[in-house]
Amino acid sequence: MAVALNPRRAAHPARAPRVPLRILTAVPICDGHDSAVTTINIELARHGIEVIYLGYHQSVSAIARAAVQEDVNVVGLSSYNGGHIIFFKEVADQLRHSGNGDIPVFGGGGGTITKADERIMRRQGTDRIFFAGTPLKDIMTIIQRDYARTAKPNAKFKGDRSLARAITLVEQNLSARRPPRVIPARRQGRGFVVGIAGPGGAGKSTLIDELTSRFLRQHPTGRIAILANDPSHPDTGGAILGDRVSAIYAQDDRVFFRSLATRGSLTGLSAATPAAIGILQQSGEFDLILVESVGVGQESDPFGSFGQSRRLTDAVLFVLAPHYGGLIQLQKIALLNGADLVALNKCDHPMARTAQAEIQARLNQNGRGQVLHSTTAARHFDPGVDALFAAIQALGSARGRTGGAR
Ligand code: B12
Ligand SMILES: Nc1nc2c(ncn2[C@@H]2O[C@H](COP(=O)(O)OP(=O)(O)OP(=O)(O)O)[C@@H](O)[C@H]2O)c(=O)[nH]1
Ligand SMILES: [Mg+2]
Repeated sequence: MAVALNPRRAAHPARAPRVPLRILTAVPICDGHDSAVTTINIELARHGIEVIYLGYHQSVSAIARAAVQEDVNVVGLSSYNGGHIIFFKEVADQLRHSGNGDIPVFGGGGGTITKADERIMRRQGTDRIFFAGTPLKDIMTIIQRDYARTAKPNAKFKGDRSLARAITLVEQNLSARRPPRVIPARRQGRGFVVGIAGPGGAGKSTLIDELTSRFLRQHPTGRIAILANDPSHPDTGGAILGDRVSAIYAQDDRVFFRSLATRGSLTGLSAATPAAIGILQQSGEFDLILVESVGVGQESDPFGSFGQSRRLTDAVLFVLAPHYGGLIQLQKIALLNGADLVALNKCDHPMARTAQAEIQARLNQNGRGQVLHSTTAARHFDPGVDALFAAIQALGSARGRTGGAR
């Protein structure tokens, strides 16, 4: 069954957007049906769209907060638990009440959402429902046709949306000589910026989340920002920006979390990252800014640690897991020389003890007094993560940044 196209909009032919659409997808609370949204996510990325996936069992406020911070074109919900009429309304209401009602909400839920439900839902602010049987091709055509738009500066946006829009504008217009002026600094202090690099899957995002939990506990009034880079697909330009799935503690208003797709940049970071850091610093909001690179290789230097390019962050943390290969592979990893902090994550793994000895020996050869932090980010309250957070704070203080204290 093909979806009836909106005749008013159908006059305009579908065309690939100039800048990728950004869509937040999520499954509502008390719902574990994530296979539909996973299929949709992959298809969206195949069509050149950037998907920020939040995961399943997500609350209204987590979805609305993520939509605002990610400055998405649209929110897509996949709901099978029968609560769609109320849930979609609550998301749309929360966006509207926070001054972000320009972000539409759509979604699907197969046969659990009826035509009669849809009529009520549209009256209550849902933009569109994709019913069971809608071919994926039609869904993609409609999304690209109706939700692609170029972001414009908007003085009415407040708080995190204003920051988020400023970042969108630099992503969209990388050739601009200077980033848009956003918010005047509310207080002194630029925030301590830590770049976090390491191989794909080493646990960077999980570790960042655990560091975030320490920050929130130890600094009851401070704010922390996270810029999470993930790769764009070189063939389609689309991306699945999945770092938010690991970000449990980002569900706190004191956390600003923004996903960035690399959009063809081969440095391990989106080309918008330097300006995005500048925007966060200029806002004066954040005590600590963590920047995650994509999973990087042996030769990578995303944050300019070796001085060939401008140093982008105040400090660099390199994270690796026990499966790095062997001693030869360790010798090749350039950032083990350049990083200020090194963490061996996944220390719950049986190979961790050998890895600890090998990596510490490798660091000793650098003669820089680098200490290896052994962490298990998958475990809450891990003492290794505590020690790593303390080391970050100490480095922040030593380099004249608070890293948390106001
Ligand atoms: C697969 C499935 C499961 C799998 C889920 C696997 C997973 N990880 O997702 C398993 C077996 C685990 C499961 C478990 C349960 N399920 Co179940 N499940 C289904 C099933 C068969 C298919 C859903 C699906 O993935 N469809 C595939 C998608 C791609 O197609 P679609 O649904 O037609 O969606 C279309 C559009 O709506 C659109 N779309 C959908 N979402 C989105 C999102 C966006 C952003 C966009 C753009 C489009 C879009 O895409 C499709 C295009 O054609 C449905 C029955 C059915 N036939 O729908 C029951 C169903 C949803 N499950 C049901 C139930 C009751 C359960 C359980 C509670 C059973 C139990 N007692 O344990 C549990 C709950 C699990 C949980 N934790 O939430 C009921 C829900 C009834 C209700 N809400 O009133 C259903 C309807 C079965 C039934 N008839 O009873 N389930
Ligand atoms: N066993 C174990 N698993 C972990 C640990 N830390 C993270 N993981 C798991 O490792 C997988 C990858 O974790 P992420 O945090 O997404 O890794 P990442 O380095 O951010 O991955 P990319 O961003 O894709 O490069 C997830 O399934 C985590 O749950 C750990 O300490 N122990
Ligand atoms: Mg990650």
